[in-house]
Amino acid sequence: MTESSNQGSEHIIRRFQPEQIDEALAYFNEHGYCVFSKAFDLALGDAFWADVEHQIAHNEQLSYSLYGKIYQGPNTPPDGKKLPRIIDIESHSELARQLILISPIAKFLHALYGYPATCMQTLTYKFSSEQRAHSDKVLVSPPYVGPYDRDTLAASWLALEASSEANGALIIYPGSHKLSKRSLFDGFEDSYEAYTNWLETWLQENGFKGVTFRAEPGDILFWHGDFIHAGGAIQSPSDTPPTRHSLVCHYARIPLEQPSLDSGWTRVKLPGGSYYQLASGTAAKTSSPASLMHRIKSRLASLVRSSIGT
Ligand SMILES: O=C(O)CCC(=O)C(=O)O
Repeated sequence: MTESSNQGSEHIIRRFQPEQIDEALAYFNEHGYCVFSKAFDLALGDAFWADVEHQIAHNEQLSYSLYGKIYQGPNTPPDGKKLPRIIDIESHSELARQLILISPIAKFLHALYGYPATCMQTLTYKFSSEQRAHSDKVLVSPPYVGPYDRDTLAASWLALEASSEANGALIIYPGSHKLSKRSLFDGFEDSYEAYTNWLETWLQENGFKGVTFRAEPGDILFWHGDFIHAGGAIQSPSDTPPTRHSLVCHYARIPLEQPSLDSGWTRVKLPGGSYYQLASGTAAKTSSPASLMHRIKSRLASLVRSSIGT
């Protein structure tokens, strides 16, 4: 086993127990990711997913990202609900709020930041996004957060179902966070395709090989903000694609006293940190049309990656 090598084919994914925070942190710094096993209660995960389905069926306030656009309510095309990629479900679901800063997450991120973490944004996936290799570093820009220290950007990926090649397990590129690289906004004229084509060549030239992360329910994978990862292709030949339920949360180290920049979003403290909550029903009332337009444009920019997602 050559864990420190870029050569993904030889890389073996090590798993940690939730109490092994220090060891996991050292591994994260070296490889750009770490995995905790049995990191949350499966019954909580199942209850959360039941709530997701309930919200999809009944909550017209839910936001979906589909083919690079954000939809809400009756304007959501059928695929938005069929292939859901839900944005910020924690504004709607108490069970999501229990998961986003659950103890192993809060403890790991506190160790990483030396400070309580802030959850800036979440994405809930029913299927693999099949999104090509990318770094999140410039892509997570919720307007209510404003500028933040992107070197502290990190994600957690909560496995609510097992994953394998059949349902498009994540592909990760260990060590890829260590090398500086171009971002989507470095000369690709906002062409996501040109960016991902360049990145795939960059990965090859630098000897990085993708490693399939076959998750077990209850696993939490953390990745560094500049770590390259992809939603694996769904390889099942079935006409009905197999699901791969997951919750992705993006965090940063943001001073707790820093207020939300958008009156439609409130910064809420939780025992392990904080998150941003949509002040339901007040956003439209308290925002001028100009600030509403700014918010929509910023959100679209921040979610440009979804153009090749669901
Ligand atoms: O779960 C997936 O398919 C991809 C998730 C991802 O790449 C992301 O949210 O940045």
